[in-house]
Amino acid sequence: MTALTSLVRRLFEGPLDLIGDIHGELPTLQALLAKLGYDEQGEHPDGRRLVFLGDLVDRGLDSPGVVDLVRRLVERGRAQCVLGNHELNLMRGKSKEGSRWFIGKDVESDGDDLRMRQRPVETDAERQALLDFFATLPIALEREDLRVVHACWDERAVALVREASSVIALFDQEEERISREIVAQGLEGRIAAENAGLVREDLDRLKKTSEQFPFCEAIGEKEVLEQGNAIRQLTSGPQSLVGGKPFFVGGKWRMSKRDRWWDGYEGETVVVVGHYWRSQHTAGGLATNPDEPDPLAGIEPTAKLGPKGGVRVIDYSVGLGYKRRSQVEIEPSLAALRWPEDALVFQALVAPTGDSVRGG
Ligand SMILES: [Mn+2]
Repeated sequence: MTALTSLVRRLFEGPLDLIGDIHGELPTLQALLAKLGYDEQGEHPDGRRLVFLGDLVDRGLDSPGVVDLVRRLVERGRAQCVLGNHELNLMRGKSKEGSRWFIGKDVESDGDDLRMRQRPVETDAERQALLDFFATLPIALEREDLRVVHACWDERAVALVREASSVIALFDQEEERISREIVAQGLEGRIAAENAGLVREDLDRLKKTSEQFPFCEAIGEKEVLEQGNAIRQLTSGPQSLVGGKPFFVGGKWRMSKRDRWWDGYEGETVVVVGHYWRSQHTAGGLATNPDEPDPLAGIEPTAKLGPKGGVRVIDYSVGLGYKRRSQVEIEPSLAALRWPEDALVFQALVAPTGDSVRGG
């Protein structure tokens, strides 16, 4: 059931504004909230309330500021928030693109913009306060007409998460189950053989040294199984084997790609997710790597997804705003889905003022 401590909780009743991934873009969030009619305390004249879809942090310039704002609104009962994969990574002590502000050291894939300008956490107490807040967040929220999760609604995973109260405990339990499954399927021997073949050909999975990196099926099957961890699946979506050529992203060659899980969503209840970057102006998704298969390929900017149109993906790539000093041809924006109106409200990226950003 949706007990207070369950990781699946009851979504607010009444009119809502659901907001996708923010990634530290505080001025853009503030501008969107004002545009939607919220005051500084998160009060709305029509009694509307906010729902944040996770990925509050990383990449952008003021992750601590975004969390402070969201936490304040949650504590005042004006907002709810689910956990995203970026918060999950910080809870697990894993670095991710754009997490230098939190981990205090460079992340290999980060550009100079991030190293120089992100507002960092100042003290261990501040870092712990962020982790304490993340630990209070549910994985999913639900009511009769709406389901909210960061990346994917999957009944098997939701059923597991419904019975759990600790994200990390369930994550670890799922890792153990998957490790046993990898052994049971005899994947270890096949992976060792594939790795030996790569060594013979002088190929390194962590280096983009070859355009013709071979597809390694067993390594891919392991990736797919690992992504089936219920917590991972709900916060970053399922994966399936690439149909051929591997691609290089996040510092390694990948044998699996993100799935179009919404094509199999037959539920009657609308699901709202963020996570998958799309553009307000052009069809398809936005990937940092053009070689990466695009799960949103060919899909119009505001199209509803799935056979019954029951899935809303509302991440309009404000997380790409950190490339603001590079050549960015897309226009990152932050969107809100107004419910029950089922209408999108867009806020274009707002550049921060110099004052709001301390040196890193
Ligand atoms: Mn995400």
